[in-house]
Amino acid sequence: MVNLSNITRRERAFFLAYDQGLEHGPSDFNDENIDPQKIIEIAKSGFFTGIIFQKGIAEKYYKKNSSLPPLIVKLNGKTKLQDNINPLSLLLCTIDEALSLGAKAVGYTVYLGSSHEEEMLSELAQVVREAHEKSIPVIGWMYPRGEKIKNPHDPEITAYAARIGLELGCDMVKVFYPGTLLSAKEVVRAAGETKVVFSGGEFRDEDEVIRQAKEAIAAGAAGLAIGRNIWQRKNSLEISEKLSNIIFGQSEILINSR
Ligand code: FBP
Repeated sequence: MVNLSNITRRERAFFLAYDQGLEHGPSDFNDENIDPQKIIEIAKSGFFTGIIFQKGIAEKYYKKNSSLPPLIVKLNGKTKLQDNINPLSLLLCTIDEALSLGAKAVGYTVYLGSSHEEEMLSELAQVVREAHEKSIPVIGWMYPRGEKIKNPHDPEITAYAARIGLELGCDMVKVFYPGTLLSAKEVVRAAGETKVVFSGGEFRDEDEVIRQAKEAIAAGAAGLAIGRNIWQRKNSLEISEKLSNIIFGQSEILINSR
């Protein structure tokens, strides 16, 4: 397995995701967080072990700022304007481009259950091959989505998604949170040696985000890759600190098995 030490701290990961401008468009943003520089300022807090950008923002903002966490470049993407019943997300950035931008890891989304699944699986396999030749870790965004998927958060499907990441050689997978500690444990078990980070999702109550983080760590996950639940909040730094304490172990994790 490729070394993950560049994007982890004591084998734990806390990534700030900001690729939603491509995936969702400006509707995710307000007057402040539409400016990538605002997210850069949050990222400078020191709480994160990685920041996720598409190549354009990486090029225009990452390089000219210092004291930022390691860069993770998302290699593929799609807009919400296309047929999202069976989504297709293809490569938009090469591994060499990502490396020239300073990337320490690359990410690739597969929409499992889409009628285009095979194209994305095949591209991910090629990404893993090339990235590993260049000793750079690959994070698979393993997202069940397509006409065959009734419930993208179904625990069994989430565990299957994580397992596909292991089968394809991903060093880490980013999957939806399956809802409970027990199901999260199953996801981590299915992923084997491949590390698991859970995605944040839409804006939710802070208590809910904190609960999910505690359960994720108790389940054996490496951590979180989260965006909107940080930079859509007024108290971005406060919640980042709380989540960082949970992930890196400075906060007591007391949860009941659900
Ligand atoms: P969020 O925490 O904001 O959900 O970010 C995580 C992420 O995976 C982003 O990397 C990506 O842009 C977005 O969610 C995709 O969301 P969705 O799958 O709902 O379109």
